[in-house]
Amino acid sequence: MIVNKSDIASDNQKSLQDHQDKFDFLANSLAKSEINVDDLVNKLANFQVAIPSWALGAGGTRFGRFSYGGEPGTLEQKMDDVGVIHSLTQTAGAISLHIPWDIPTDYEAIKQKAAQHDLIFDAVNSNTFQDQKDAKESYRYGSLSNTSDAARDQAVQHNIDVIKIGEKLGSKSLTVWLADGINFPGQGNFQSALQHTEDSLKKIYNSMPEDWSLFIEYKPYEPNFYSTVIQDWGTSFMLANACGDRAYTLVDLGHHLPNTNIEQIVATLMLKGKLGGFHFNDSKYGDDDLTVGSIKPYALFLIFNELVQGMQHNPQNPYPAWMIDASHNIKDPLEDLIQSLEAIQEAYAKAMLIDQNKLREAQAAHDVALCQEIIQSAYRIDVRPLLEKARLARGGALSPIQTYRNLKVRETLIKERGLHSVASGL
Ligand code: LRH
Ligand code: MN
Ligand code: MN
Repeated sequence: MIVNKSDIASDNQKSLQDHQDKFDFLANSLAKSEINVDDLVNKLANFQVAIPSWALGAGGTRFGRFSYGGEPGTLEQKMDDVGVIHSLTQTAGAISLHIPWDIPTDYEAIKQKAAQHDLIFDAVNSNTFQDQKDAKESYRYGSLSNTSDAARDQAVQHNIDVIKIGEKLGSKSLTVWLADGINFPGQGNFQSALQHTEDSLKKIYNSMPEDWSLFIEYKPYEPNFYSTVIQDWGTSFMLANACGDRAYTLVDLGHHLPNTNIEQIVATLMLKGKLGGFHFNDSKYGDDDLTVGSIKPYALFLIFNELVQGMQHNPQNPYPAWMIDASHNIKDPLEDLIQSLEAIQEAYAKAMLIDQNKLREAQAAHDVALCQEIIQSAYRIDVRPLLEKARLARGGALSPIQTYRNLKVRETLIKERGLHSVASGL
């Protein structure tokens, strides 16, 4: 299914006046604080977040999965779904492929689909956390860290194959997330696991084209519950440094122990020029992969404050690769992703509204209460009219979820693909 610009425009008509009134009111009050509203709207319109190919069907848990109906059965259909989200939000201009869950068969057709939906291929993700059919070696006891040379070689070769697939599509980066670790004390040797991982990552790094980047993701636990080899940002940072200039740390919001100060991690990495990528989601307990901003929107705003600062003042850090890494157990995946995109844009807009000059003065004067007031007054502003304006400027929907429902997208997908279709790769 394709969502046409003209259908979106006619659906927008219903709320256009309401939007304009709210926008004018907000723009006037922001202009009084000498905020350049056009610039803000432009930045929002240009902020694009990749959708992972694995997020378009119902996720589920190890206890079960409830299919949503109309799920995309092929990579082409997944791209159509991202196309729907992008048409409505104008914020999802990229797709991130997981290999081998989504190996393209016809590259030309896939590239054409991408062009049709105005999508680019973001980082490709390798998978050495599952054994593949007919694979010679097992990853049961690890992949890049395995004590077996043959298993490590296979895992390195898989990453090289993934790079080759990415090259054919125009991707420019590889994200490596390792499940490697141990379940019980004494099961393995920490030092040799880390050393093997470093050596393997270097081999992968050295086989990347020169304009590619390597993103190293970390996670404290799961699927291993005693120790994970790349457990935290420090380990990832160390490995990225060992690999070279084009290796970076990737921060996934769900990959932290409760109450970790993620904004401080972001600031540290950007100062050192090593924040390469970002996976957005939200969590209450662990790697819950919930809708972005559904649990801790204030924390997301504080993280964006550091991202905005870093993007402005840390030329040593590349522009990070943004991706949503959420899973959808209950909601329509497309509605869920739209909500995540909205939450990201909201946090970004609010962070840009913080009066940094005033904040620096208050910090220098050690006026702690004022520092808090400055930060929180930006957070309290309802920025949704700015987001609407940014979407409108690019032909998107004023209210993406409402338009999605009005245009009966899910109903059409169910008609096209059936009620019991299951997303490929899951
Ligand atoms: C691991 C992870 C990683 C994987 C994805 C499926 O928890 O965040 O990014 O590639 O989930
Ligand atoms: Mn992730
Ligand atoms: Mn995760």
